[in-house]
This record gives sequence, C-alpha cells and structure tokens, in this order.
Amino acid sequence: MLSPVSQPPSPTPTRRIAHLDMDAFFASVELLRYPQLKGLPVVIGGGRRREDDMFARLREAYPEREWTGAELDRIPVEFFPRLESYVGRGVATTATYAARQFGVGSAMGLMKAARLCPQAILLPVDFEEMRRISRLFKNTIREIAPVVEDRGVDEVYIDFTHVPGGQRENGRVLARLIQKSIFQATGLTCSIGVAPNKLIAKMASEFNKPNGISIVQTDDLQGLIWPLPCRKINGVGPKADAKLQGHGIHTIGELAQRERGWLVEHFGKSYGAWLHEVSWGRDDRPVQTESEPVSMSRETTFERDLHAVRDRAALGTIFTRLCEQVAEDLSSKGYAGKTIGVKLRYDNFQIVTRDVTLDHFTSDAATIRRQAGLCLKRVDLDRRIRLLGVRVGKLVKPGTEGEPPAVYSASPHTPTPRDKTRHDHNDLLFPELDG
Ligand code: DCP
Ligand code: MG
Repeated sequence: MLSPVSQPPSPTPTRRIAHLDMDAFFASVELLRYPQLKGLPVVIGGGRRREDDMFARLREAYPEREWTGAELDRIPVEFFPRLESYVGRGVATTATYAARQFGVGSAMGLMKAARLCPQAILLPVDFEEMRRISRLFKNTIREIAPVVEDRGVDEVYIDFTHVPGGQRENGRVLARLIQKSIFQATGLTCSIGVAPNKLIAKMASEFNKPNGISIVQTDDLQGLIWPLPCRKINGVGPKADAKLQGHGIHTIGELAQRERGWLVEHFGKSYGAWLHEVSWGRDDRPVQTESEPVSMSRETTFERDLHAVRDRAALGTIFTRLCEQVAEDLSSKGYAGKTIGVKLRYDNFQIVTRDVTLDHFTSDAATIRRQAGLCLKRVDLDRRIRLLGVRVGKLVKPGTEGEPPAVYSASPHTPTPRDKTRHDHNDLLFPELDG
C-alpha cells in the first residue's frame, strides 16, 4: 500500500516569457518571391508604379515569357527598379540588412535613402502577402506553444513557462524549435528573446538580430539591461527620453539610481512609478492570448460640418446607423455592454463625450440608440459638428462571466432632471426620444 517513492512537491516554475520579432519582415517576404535579390540592399516603400515599369520592360525584352508566379525568381537583377532615381515623398517601411549597412532604415524618406544607398533596389509593399505570412508564422508558433499574444504584423509574446520543455536551457531549446519551425513553414528567420517578463524579453529579442536567440535572467539586469539607453524601454518614447536626458539620465541604470519619489515628482504619479519599476526590470503583465475589448465603438467624420437643427434629419439617420453598427459589432462578437456613450468633435476640433451606465447589459440597437440619444441631450448642440461617435463599454460576454441571463432586457431609462432642464433644445434633434 505504501508508495515506494515519495514525490517532492514540484516547485512553481520560473516565469519564462519570449518575445519574437521577424527579421526585416517586409523585405524578407519580398525576397521569398525574388530570391535572386538575397544579400543585396533592398528597400521597401513607395508605390506600385516602379515595379509595374519593370514588368513592362521585361515584356518588351522577353516577349515570349509570362513573368508571373513561378518565373519571378528568374527576373534578371538589372531589371529591378533602383532607388537612385527616386523622386517623391514616400518613406521606407523597412530595408534588408545589406541596405541598413548604408544607414537606411524604417521611416526614412526614400529620397534620403537614395542618397545613402542609390544602388538599392526599391520594391513596394504587398500588404496582403504580409498579412498572409504573418498569420502563417503565428499559427506555426501556436502549434508549439499555445499562449501567444499578438503584437502586430511581425511580433508576438509567447509564454514558455508551462510549455513542455519550455524551461530547458532557460528557454533556449524551445526558442530554437520555434525558429526552425517558422523557417520550415515560411522560409523566414526571426529573433527571439527569452526573459522573466515581457519588458525584458522585448529588449532581449533585439540583442542578437537577425536570426538570434538571447536568454536574459533576473540577475543579468545590471550587466545586460542597465547599460542600455532608456529609449530601449518599450513605453519610453522620444519625448520622455528627451526629458530624461535633460535630467542627465541616459541609461536604464541611471534611471534605476533615481529615487522613486523623485521620478514621481518629475514624471507624474503613474508614469514616474512605472519608470522606477521597469528600470529594476519588474513587470508582471501576463501574456494575453486574445485581447478582450474594453469597449466597442463606431464613429464617423462628416463630409461637411453638420448642425443639430439645420441638418437634423441627416444627423439623425447617421446617428441611428452608428448605433445599429455598434449593436451588430457587439452581437457578432457575443458581447453586451453596460455603459453607453457618445462622442462629438465640433468644428473647432474640441471633443466632448458623455456617457451613462445602465443597471443591465445590452447589445440591443434600440436601447443603445435611446440611451445614446439621452447622452446627446447633455452636450452643447449649438456648434457645428465634424464627427459623431457611439460607444458601448463595460463589456461582458454573457454566459462566460456569470452574468444573469436578463442582460438583454431593455429597461426604460428615466432621464435625470438635469437631462431635461439643461438642454431641452436638443429634443429638436431626436424628437422620437420624447415619444
Ligand atoms: N514597418 C512599417 N513602418 C515603420 C516600421 C515598420 O511599415 N515605420 C513595417 C515594416 C517592417 C515591419 O513593420 O518590416 C516590422 O517592423 P520591425 O520594426 O520589426 O522591423 P523589421 O522586421 O523590418 O526589421 P527588424 O529585423 O529590425 O525587426
Ligand atoms: Mg521585425
């Protein structure tokens, strides 16, 4: 009856969070189509036209060939459009590592890029293809490690903590497997940082780019993180960085040496406290698999500014349509919300919002319309309006959050005395509200 071996209690595994970022993503996707460009400086940006020119020249030179699909890899390199003759206002979305050696990079004007590297090949972005490859590499990761947070077209966070093998060599083994699988599925390389949290993992994925893996442990903070400039913190933008520099704080280590209170005093209660935490490498945000929306909204900017009285019919129609669209969005995703609000932008660009919180959840268009209409009565409608929006917040997924089933019933709203007295003229806009 006695069990021969008593199992020691299994320790809580250390949190191992990976950040994965594809290498020169838009450019690498183009190189799959045109492998003859491998190793050459290639810049992605601008419009379709120059590539069209290339095909026109090709058809002229080789009238017997199709130059589509499988033949793309046989286009001679000299036919590709070059950056040198570029004139225009386009910007580079990215560049191959060969082009980066000349100083060309994301967000740079193409004319500047042309001065730095005139011989670079210029190709347009094929957004549809980028999205297809993006889905493909993310699905590949999910088959290996299911807890994946989507962070845009070419990056994700992955929670390795509970994945079998996720702790081996502190995550390196799993990172290698993911790199290999992505390469097999797409032909593309990526870089991965594995660390105790998202904050550090994000920095670590840049350490060994391209096609690299870097592992950062808690006690690497001083050696690997503190020497980095503050700008490497995801959340420290150019403005905050300039202000930090103004105080003589250039590196994360220098940031960590400031008192929390000093940071709060100079950068505000929440940002200051956050700066302190991140400089000490602390971050306990979970990897969120599917971002649950906080609210859903629809808004529209009018072709010309509208007036509540003079354009009453047009505004009323648009307003009803917005409410119906939000209701459709909620229903199609299975949500219901409790807070209903409106947003207006006046002709002077001032924005006002008003909302009301109900005692029940709803996704019913008529209820949203009625409550949003009451919110509108609480704003100044004498000014012309540029934009109108409707928002439903405090969302739940009925049935998954333990909400009572009565959530969809629409209870009649009793306007507060303030609704009635303050902006009675607003009834002109939504006369049916009084009915
Ligand atoms: N992108 C863009 N405009 C920018 C920056 C990026 O359109 N200003 C696009 C093109 C990039 C993709 O997003 O290929 C991913 O951005 P990254 O910052 O990850 O850059 P890359 O993947 O190109 O290069 P790296 O190897 O440095 O990650
Ligand atoms: Mg990238």
